[in-house]
Amino acid sequence: KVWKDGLRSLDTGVPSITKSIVNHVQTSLARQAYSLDDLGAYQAAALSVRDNLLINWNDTQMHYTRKAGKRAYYLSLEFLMGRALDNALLNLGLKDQYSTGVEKLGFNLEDLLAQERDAGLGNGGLGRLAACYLDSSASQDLPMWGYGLRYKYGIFQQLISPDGQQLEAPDPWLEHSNPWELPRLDVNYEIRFYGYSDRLHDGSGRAVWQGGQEVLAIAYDVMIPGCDTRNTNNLRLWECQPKRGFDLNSFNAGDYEHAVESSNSAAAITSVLYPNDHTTFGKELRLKQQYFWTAASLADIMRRFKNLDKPISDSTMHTHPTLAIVELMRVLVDEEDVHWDAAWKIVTETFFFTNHTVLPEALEKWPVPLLEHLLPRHMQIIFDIDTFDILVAVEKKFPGDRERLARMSLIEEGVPQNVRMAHLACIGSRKVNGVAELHSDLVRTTILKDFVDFYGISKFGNVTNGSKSFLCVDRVSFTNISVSSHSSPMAGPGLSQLITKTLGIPKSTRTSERNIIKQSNKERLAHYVQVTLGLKVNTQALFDVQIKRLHEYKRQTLNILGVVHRYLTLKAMTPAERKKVIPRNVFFAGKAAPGYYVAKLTIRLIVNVARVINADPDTKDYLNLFFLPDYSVTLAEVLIPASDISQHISTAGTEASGTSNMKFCLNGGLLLGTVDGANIEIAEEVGSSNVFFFGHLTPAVEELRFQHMYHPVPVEEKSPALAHVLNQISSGLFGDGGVYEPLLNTIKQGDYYLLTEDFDSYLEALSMVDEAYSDRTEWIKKSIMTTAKASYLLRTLHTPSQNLTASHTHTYTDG
Ligand code: 26R
Repeated sequence: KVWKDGLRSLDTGVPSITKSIVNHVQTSLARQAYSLDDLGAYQAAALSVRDNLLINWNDTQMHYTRKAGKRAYYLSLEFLMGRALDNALLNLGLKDQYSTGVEKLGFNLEDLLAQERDAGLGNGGLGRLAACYLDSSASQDLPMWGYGLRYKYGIFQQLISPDGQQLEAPDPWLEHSNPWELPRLDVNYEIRFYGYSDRLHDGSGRAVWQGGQEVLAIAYDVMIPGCDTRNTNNLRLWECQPKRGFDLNSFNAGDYEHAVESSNSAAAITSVLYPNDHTTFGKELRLKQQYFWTAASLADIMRRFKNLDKPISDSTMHTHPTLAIVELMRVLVDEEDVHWDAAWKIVTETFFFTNHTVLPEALEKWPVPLLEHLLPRHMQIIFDIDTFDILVAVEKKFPGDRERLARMSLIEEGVPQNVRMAHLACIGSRKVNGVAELHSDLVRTTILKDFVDFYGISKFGNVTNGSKSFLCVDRVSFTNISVSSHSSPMAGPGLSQLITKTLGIPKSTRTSERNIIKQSNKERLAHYVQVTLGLKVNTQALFDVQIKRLHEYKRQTLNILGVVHRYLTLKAMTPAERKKVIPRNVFFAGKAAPGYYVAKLTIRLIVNVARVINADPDTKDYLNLFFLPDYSVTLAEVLIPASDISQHISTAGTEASGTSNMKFCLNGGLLLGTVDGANIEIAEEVGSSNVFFFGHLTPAVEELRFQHMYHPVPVEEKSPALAHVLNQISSGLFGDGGVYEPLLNTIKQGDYYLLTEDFDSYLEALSMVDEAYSDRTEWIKKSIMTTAKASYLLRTLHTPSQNLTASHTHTYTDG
C-alpha cells in the first residue's frame, strides 16, 4: 500500500459531483441539462465517476511502474463483468453522495443505474469467476492485469417464444458509447495467420514464419476499481482490425465486396463471444480468436517486461489460452534467439493452468490439419514439444510402455489427428489446479493421472473457487440492496451493511433485521417478475431458485420433474390437506447453448409446465413456477438475495465447483444439493445440518452408468414416482407430449446423468426442506448461521474496517 502516500485527495462532496455531471452533460454529451433523459443522465454520471477512477488508475499504474515488482496476468476468453457504475460507486464509497447529487438534478440513482447494459462477455461460472478475481485483486492491492477480447456482441439475448422455446437475439452492448473503456489506438500489435514456416536447420531450433494474413490487435482498457482502496487495476481487451483497410485496387475496379472482404474477416475475429459452454466444436474462427488474443497479450507483456527488466508471472485459465505456451516458445526461440531448452524452462516457470471441467465433451482438442494451416509454426513447435518434452522423457522414465506414450502424447491418433490442449497446458505449466477439492482430486485421478505419475503429485494442487480469494468483494454474492427502485416500504439496509453494523448488537435485533432484509429482497424479485412476466408472486411463500446455464449435467430436468411431482401430489389432495402445505415459488433462469437441443427442450418444458400450474385454481395458492428470461449478472443480483433455498443438483463428480452456491449461502439462502463440487466444502463450513444433501456419491456414478448402459432397468422399477411423472408429461398434461419425447428418452434410455437413480432421494430432500421451513424460528437460525459461516469460509476481506477478524466473527456467530 506504499503508493497511497502522498496522493491527491479527491473532492467528492455533493456540490462538486453535481457540477461535474452538469459539465459532462454540456461538454462530453453536448446536451442541455433541462432536456436530459435517464440515459443521458446515466452517461454523464458515469463519465463523472470515471474521472475519479482515472486519477486512481493513473496513480496505480505509475506506482506499479516505479516499483517494477512482479506482476500477475489473468488470461481469459471470458470476463462476465455485469454493470460498472454501481460497482464503481460502491467501491469508491460514493454511492450516497451520487444518490444525493443526481436527486438534486431531478433524477433517481437506481433508475440511472438501470440504464447501463451488462458487459456480458462470458457464458457462466468461468467468466464470472474471472470478473471476481479482477475485483478481488484490485481490492487487495495486487498488481494483476486481465487480458481478454473486446467482443462486439456479448452473450446472446434470450427470448422465450409464445410456445416456450428459447430464441436468440444478438447483444449489441456497445450500441451506445461505452464510458468504461479507454481506446488505446497507440497500443497495437500485428498478428499473423496462415503463411508458411521454414526451419533454419542451424541447430538452434529456430524457424522463420512469413506470408499469410496479418491483422491488428488494438487495446481497449477497462478500469477495475478496488473496494475501499484507491488501487485501480486494468483489464485490457483486444479488438481486431484489418491491417491495411481497403484493398484499393478492387475498390477502384468496382468490386466493393472484395474490397472490404479482408476488413470483414479481421473484424469477424472479435465480433462475437462463442455461446458454447462445455462442448467443443472445432471452428476455425474460434481458434483464430484464441491465437489472436494470446499473441497480442504476450506481445504486450513482453514489451512491458523489456521496458522494466523485471520478472513476470503469468496465470492462464482453462485450456482456452493454451496457445500462449506455444506462442511464448515461438517468440523466445525465433525472435529472441533463446535456446530451445532455456526457452522451455522459462515457459514452464511462467504459466499456471487452472482446469475448470473434467467433462469429456468439454476437453479441448484441435485438429492437426486446421492448426497446421492456420498456425504452421505453432504446429511444428507442438510436434517438437511432444517429441522432446514428452515422448523422449516418458520413454526414459517408463521404458517400453507404449500405451502410456500414446495416452500422454499431445497428439491423439485418429483421422484426423488432434492436439490435446489439456495435456499441453499441463506440461507447459508450473502448477496445475482444479477449482474444488473433489474436482482437483478428479483431475489428479482421471484426466491427468499419467502426468501425476510422471511429475509427482506436488505439481497438482487445488484452489477452491471463492474460498479465501474473491467472494467478499463480489457484488453478486453480496448484494448491497439499500433502496430498490420501486421503493418498497420494506426496503432496509443490505445484508453486508447489517453484518458490518451488527457486530456487537443484540441477537433479537439482528434476527429481525435479517428478516426485514430477506423480505424486502423477496419483494424486489416479486416486483421484477410482475414487471417482466406480468405475474403476481406470493412473497410469503418459500423461494426456491435454480439459476445457471442449462446443461444435462446440471439436471434442471430433475428439478422440473420434481415440480411436476409436487403438482400431481397437490392435485391428489383434498382442499383441507392442501392447507397444510408450505406454499412454494420455484424460479428458474438460464440460457441454453443455441445448438443444444435437449437443453432447449428442458426450457420449453419448464415454461409450459409453468403455464399450466400457475393457472390451476386448485394449486396456485401452493405452487407457482417462473422461468425468468435472459439470465444475467444483473438478474442474479436480484435473484440470489431473495432465495430461501437454492438448487445445485449436478450428478456427483460433474460440477467442477459451482460459484453461485456460495453466493446464495452468503445471502442466507440454504443449499439443496448433491455431494459435488464446492457444495462439499461449503457444507463442511456452514454445518451439514444447514445443508440438504441427496443423491449418489461420485464413486458410485461410473458403476451405475455402466449398469444403465448394459443392463437397462425400466424407470418404473427404479422409481415409480418418476415413471408416473414421465407418463403424465407424455400423455399431454402440459401440451403435446410428443414434443418432449427426445428429452424424456435421455432418461428412459441410458440415463447418463442418473436421474432415475437420484429421483427418490431428491424428493426426500425436498420434503425435508418443507419440514424445516415450517419451523420458521429454526429456519431463520439456519439462515443466519449459513450467512455467518459462509462469510467465515470466504473470509479474506480486504480492508481493516470491513475485516471480520476471528473474534468479531465469533461475536456474530455465537447466536
Ligand atoms: C472448450 C469449450 C467448448 C469450453 C468448454 C467448457 C468452453 C467453456 C467451458 C466452460 C467451462 C470451462 C466452465 O465454465 N466451467 C465452470 O467453471 C466454473 C469456475 O471454475 C466452475 O465453478 C463450474 O463448476 C464449471 O462448470
